[in-house]
Order: sequence, then C-alpha cells, then structure tokens
Amino acid sequence: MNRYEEAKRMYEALGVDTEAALKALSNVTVSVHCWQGDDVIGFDCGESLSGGIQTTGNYPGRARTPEELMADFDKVLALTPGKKKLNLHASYAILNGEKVGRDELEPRHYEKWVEYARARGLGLDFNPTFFAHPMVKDNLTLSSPDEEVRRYWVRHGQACIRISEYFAEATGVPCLMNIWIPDGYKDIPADRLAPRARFMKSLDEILSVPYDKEKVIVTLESKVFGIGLESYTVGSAEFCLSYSASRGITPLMDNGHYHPTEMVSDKISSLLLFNDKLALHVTRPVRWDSDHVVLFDDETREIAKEIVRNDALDRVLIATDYFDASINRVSAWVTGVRNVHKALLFALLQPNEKLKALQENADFTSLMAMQEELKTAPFGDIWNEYLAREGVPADYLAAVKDYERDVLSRRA
Ligand code: RNT
Ligand code: ZN
Repeated sequence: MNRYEEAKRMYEALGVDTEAALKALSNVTVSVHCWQGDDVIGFDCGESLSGGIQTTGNYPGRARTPEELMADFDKVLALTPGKKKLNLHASYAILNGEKVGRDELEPRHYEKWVEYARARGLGLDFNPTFFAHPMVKDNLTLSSPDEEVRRYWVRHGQACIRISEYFAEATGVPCLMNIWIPDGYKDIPADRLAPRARFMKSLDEILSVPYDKEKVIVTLESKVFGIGLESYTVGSAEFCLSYSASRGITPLMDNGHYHPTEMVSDKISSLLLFNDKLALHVTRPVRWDSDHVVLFDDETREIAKEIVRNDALDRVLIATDYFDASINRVSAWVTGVRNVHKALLFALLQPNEKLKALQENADFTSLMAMQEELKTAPFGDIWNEYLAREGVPADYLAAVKDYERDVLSRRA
C-alpha cells in the first residue's frame, strides 16, 4: 500500500474522508498578489514605497519590468497548486512611456495584464493604489483637507471601478476591488472626526460610479497603524466595518492589521453572521504589520479552520498579501501561497463535526487530546498526494534555485 492509501485509512478511522477533502481543496481559489515580485514598487511612477508599509531586504532578482514580473509569476503558477487569480495594484499599469495620472488610468493601460490572465485562465482582482505617489499630501489621500488632493484620489478610485469592471468582463470572472488607504497621523491628532468624515464622503463619491455588483465586488480594508502613522489611522476597524455594513460592500480583514494579541481567526465567525461575503488578506505579522511570508503556522491554520468548519469556502474570498525582499522572491511567493493551501487542507482534514460535538457536550478533555493528536496525523502524505494530482512538484526549492541561477541572478 502506498503512503497515501495508508494515510487515507488512518484518517478514515478518525472519521475524515480524504477524497472529499482533496476535492474541496481543488475548488478553492486563492487570489495571489502581484507585489511580492518587485517589492511593491509597480511600474507607473517609480516612487519609492510609502504609506506606512515597508519591504526590507535586497536579495538579487527583483522584477523590474512587466515582462520580468510576468515571467516570475509564471514560475509561481507552475509551483503552486489549486485555482488562482492574479491580484493587481493600479500602480502596475503598463504605460509604455505615456505620462498618465492615477486619476486618468483606463482599461487600456492594463490590456497586457488581461491578455496574460486570459492566456492562463486566471481571473483578475484589483486595488487602487493610494500610496507611493506625489499626490499623497501629508500622508493623506481620500481624507485630505486639501480638496484638490482629495478629489484626485476620488477620481483614482472611480477609474479603478471602471478598470475592475473591464477585468470582470474580459476574463468572465468577477473582480474584487479592494480599497485600502494609508491615511493617518504619527502623533496625537486634535481632530479624529473630520478626516473620517472626509473619507466617508470620498468613498461615497467613488461608489457613486455606476457598476455591476455581480461583476465588481468592492471591499474595504481597515488598519490599526502604519510606520510613521502610529497614533491614528483614518480607516480603522470600526470605520471600515461600519462603512461596509451601511453601504452594502464587503469588509476585508488583513491579519497584520490588528493589535498583536487580536486574532483574525476569532473575527471570521462574527463577520460571517452579518455579511454575505468576507474578504481576507493572509499575511504574517511579526511584532508589527511586517508582511512576512505566510507559514504553516498556528494562526494560518486557525483562520483556515474557521473558513472550513463554518462551511464558508465560497463566502470567504482569500488573497495573499506579503512582501519579503530578503530571500529569493519567487520562493517567498510560492512558500506563502502553498501554505495557504496547506492550511486549508489541514482544516479540511479535521473531523469537525466530532470536535464540535465534544465542545457542545462540554467534554473539553477529549477535545484537547483529539486536537493535539490531529496535529501529528499523517498530513504530509495527503499534501503530497494533492500536489501530485495537481501536477505540482513537491520539491519546489530545486526549481526555484534553477530559476535563480538561470534568470534572477542575471538581473544585474
Ligand atoms: C497595507 C495593506 C495593503 C497593502 C497592499 C499592497 O498595510 O495590507 O493591503 O499591503 O495593498
Ligand atoms: Zn493587506
């Protein structure tokens, strides 16, 4: 008997159907962020990263052009299992030397990405880029007291809705458009209300552009603080949840955007009770919103368990969001995306009904013992079987090293 067959029997004894788990996993879509490949720099204006987020490290091989980023993303596609979407930021517009403001972006500036996605059967997601740009004034965009600045960024958001709709139409797959602004203050503000009131008004203006809600799913991402924006962020959790609920858009939670002992895994159930859909940025915060590569760690597994055992694989829209420039970027990308799938598989291999019953019967002794035993069940054999069925090599490191030698290391 091969390892999979044996592992399958062991899981059967625990009441888990591995075939059902593998099937469910192969239907999950993960939206893979484009910005791991080039340290969140993009192609439209060449400004260095700002907005309270930071990529650290200078490992050789950063993608400097759309062609390089596309080639690297192809590697990621080849080395990761499952259904995927490509998640683009507006700053990845391909302008061919044309000077175009972010408020003037049009679908045609993304034609090459649409071609790329269509050729690979990928859906596209999108993000207006409210950072790393000269029109960010005093760390403010949509909440700026300067009407010229605020209006500029409103036009940008509106342009992005039109581009998102184009993505949905061109690929035949709905496009999630996520709004995140870095706006905030380093030190104690004198007025917390006015910037939030302006943000609210700006969002209303962006959403006043007519769009097909079946095609474009607008999400709003909150944040607790950023580097240089430690004391106050305009788009706080309360603001974003309340705004989303009142306007019928979808909340997005990034698990790096809360206080360090606050867990997104504990928030998912509440949002599922009040929202039709919920979006996630899966990342790994290390002491701050550091956006380390996603690992197969406790919190990633716990997030996955909350999605799976609440039967919400079709209601939770999962995207990755991390950027590490201190190691091979393609490896970083692949490791993180694989770990999202891995965590989901782990969650699918839990005897969830049995565990829930133990809780309902207040048998916490058995619950703890069983949850601990499950951690060392033959999970790796099922994972390897999944990779084999998906046609993805188990050893991605060798492939990544070859690519580094042949391609990345030549980018001087
Ligand atoms: C920043 C947010 C945001 C960005 C991307 C690049 O803290 O997490 O989602 O990481 O838009
Ligand atoms: Zn995020």
